Amino acid sequence: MGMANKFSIAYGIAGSLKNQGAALIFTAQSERFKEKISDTIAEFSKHDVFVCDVTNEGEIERVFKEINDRVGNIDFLVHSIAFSDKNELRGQYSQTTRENFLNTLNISCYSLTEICRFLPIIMKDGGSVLTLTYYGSEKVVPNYNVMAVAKSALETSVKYLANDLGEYGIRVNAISAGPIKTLAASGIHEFSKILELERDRAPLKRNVTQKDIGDACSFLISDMASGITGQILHVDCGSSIVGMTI
Ligand code: NAD
Ligand code: IMJ
Repeated sequence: MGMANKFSIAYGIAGSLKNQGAALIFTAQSERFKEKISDTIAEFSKHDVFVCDVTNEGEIERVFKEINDRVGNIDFLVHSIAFSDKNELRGQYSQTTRENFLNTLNISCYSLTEICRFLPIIMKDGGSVLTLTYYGSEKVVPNYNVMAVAKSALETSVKYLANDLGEYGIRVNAISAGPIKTLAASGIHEFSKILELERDRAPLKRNVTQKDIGDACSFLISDMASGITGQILHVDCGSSIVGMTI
């Protein structure tokens, strides 16, 4: 869930999962997104794209029932969805409106909770769930603002959901990805500068790639990670371990 175009983190994840031999099904936010992404999805899947706007009441349950009827059981789910009003991803966090606070948390955090509630109906043999988060949830990153609060809530949700779904043999984890130039990074103030600073700070002295994230996702999704649940794995070229550079 959440592949918008070839720049999306979900595109890198789909590529890696395909390399590992996974069969994939995709959802798109709207008919418009579906049209734009259909040719790209054809690289990965013979199935129709299922439309699922996570803000629509009952849509997640409806889509899961549809997938269950038309395709059958699934073994994993990737949640690569976030949204906030662009105007509030700059300036001061204290200026966040109630409306955008609720909408941001609804799309970027609550959606995973609702997904996990209905998951046991299509993940009957157990499986795993993976979501994407960012370091701005842990330490202040300029302009990340309400998205940071949503990611903190998402990371805590991962732990509680992992505890809830353990009895169904379902694992829930997150990857905390370093910055990547995607649609969700477009228009972010001085994003190119952020990429440069991040590259210089990181022990590996480079930025993360879609492939880095995709391959880590394949690991966490697969039975190779059968004993791992409720974890936040940093895939950031080591940047988050650095306290100071001189
Ligand atoms: P992206 O814009 O390609 O993906 C975001 C997706 O969210 C889009 O496909 C969009 O359709 C979907 N979405 C938004 N509102 C939705 C709704 N109401 N219903 C259904 N889907 C909806 O950008 P991306 O960078 O690939 O983001 C994917 C995830 O990775 C997000 O959770 C983002 O916070 C996270 N992330 C991104 C970075 C980065 O630097 N790009 C770093 C760390 C984590
Ligand atoms: C986003 C805002 C501010 C700083 C940021 C980011 N940094 C990074 C991001 C430093 C890496 C990207 N990121 C981690 C996100 O989760 C982005 C979420 C996002 C981006 C947009 C832009 C377009 C829009 N709404 C958005 N909603 C969420 O209209």
